[in-house]
Amino acid sequence: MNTLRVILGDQLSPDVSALSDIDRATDTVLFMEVREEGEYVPHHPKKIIFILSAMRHFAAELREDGCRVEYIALDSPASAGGFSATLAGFVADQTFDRIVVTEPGEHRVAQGIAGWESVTGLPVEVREDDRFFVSRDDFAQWAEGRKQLLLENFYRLLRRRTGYLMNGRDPAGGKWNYDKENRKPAASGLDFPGPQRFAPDAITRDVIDLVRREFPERFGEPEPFWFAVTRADAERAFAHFLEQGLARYGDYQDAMRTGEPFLFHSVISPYLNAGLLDPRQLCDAAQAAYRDGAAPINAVEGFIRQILGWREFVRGVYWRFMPEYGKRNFFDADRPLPAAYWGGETDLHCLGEVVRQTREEAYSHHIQRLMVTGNFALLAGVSPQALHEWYLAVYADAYEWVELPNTIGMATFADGGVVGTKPYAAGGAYINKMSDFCRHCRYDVKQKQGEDACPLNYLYWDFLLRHRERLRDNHRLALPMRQLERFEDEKLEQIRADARRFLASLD
Ligand code: DLZ
Repeated sequence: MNTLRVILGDQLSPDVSALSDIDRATDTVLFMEVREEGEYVPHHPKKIIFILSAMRHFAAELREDGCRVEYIALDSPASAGGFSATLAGFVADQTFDRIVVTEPGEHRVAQGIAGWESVTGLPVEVREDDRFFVSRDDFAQWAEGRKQLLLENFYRLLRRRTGYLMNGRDPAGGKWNYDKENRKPAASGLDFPGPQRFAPDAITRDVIDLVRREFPERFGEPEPFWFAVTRADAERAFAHFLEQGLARYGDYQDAMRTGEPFLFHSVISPYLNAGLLDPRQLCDAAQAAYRDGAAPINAVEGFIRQILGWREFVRGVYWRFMPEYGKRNFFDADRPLPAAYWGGETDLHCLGEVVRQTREEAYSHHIQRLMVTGNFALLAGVSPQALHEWYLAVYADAYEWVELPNTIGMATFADGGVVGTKPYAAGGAYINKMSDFCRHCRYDVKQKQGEDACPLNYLYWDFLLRHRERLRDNHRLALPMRQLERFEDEKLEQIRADARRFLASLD
């Protein structure tokens, strides 16, 4: 059987299901660089460079391994806009018997693949993506009939099922979750290792030129480009984190500092989500570090929770509720994304700093995303769909399956409580506790009202006020809601006036 095996840009794993039974004598592996994937949202140049260069390196590895590989480059006439048209053009003068592909990570692409039989005239086999701990069906079964999908229940089930950090039936260290021990602010004087950096080789340099040419004037710096683009280098980057970062990752997971985008974070999410690293390999190595005494339980549990718990959970949510999930907007928020997200001026140092880091690195860590860019958008009433497109565009690790539930669910509560049990709304005090941002800000985080007060302080109360009815029954917000009820009318009017003035300045 003469099989065409299609590999997408986030399927760069030798053991991806589309390659599992490859016959090197007869089969062909196809990679397609297509403009549509770079344009459906305005991806950060570093993200595009990373994906295209990693695709080219993986294609070269497969060739070295004896596979027949066809590679359609972005600037070749065969690259016809999107995956479907490019594929149809490619198979037109060939004699394949069938097409095999692994299910994609985005609903949009899955819809396109559903039309491949009719555009190519060939049978298409779509295989499960088994690079996850939990299949889509398995998650749907777990979710069936549950009123609320609680991460903690799902996570414990997977700990038991996989045996990670288990001593028999009990969690290692005696607790399932060390989240409360992941919240130390990072004092000055700490020595942050930062991620391992790699100099671009000739392939990557070609891709940098291509992306500069084909996608000019995008938000984001293409260089210096230092991401790993091969499995071997991604493994080196992870080994560097195990040695230098993991032990302190737990304590400082939620900390933020001016000029320090990475702290003790591993920065391996782009590699993991593109398929250069395997989640089991990462959890095995982190667990071994704990068992060997190289890293404490709060670090290793926190790391494994992100991969085994959160990552699998959001993927399950995505496929369970799409496509309707992407349209959810619990608060009917409709403000356009403020210009500050694209690098426009802002006096809010926290927001400016996270956007600056994002522009430089196509990366920021989860608390920067949740508590700075996410929280601000939530409080300001930004459209969750506009925020979603921004996150999907600017982060090198972002594919819709992982990014959308983080935005629509976790950051903005636009899903009405599927992913989280309450909106993660916070005033300036939380950011002040976890970072040095407020010290560099023109606003005063201690002031609650007036022109010099930190806008997050009054925006927080204005948000609760605006959505008082919708949030009335949320028990986790009972305390601030009771506080709000006790505010005098004059104070409420001041909050509304401050918020109106500030929000008008955004427009
Ligand atoms: C993000 C991206 C970009 C910018 N370009 C390509 C591409 O040219 N070819 C490709 O196969 N993949 C690309 N990707 C990643 C895809 O968007 C990703 O594989 C799908 O969204 C997964 O469903």
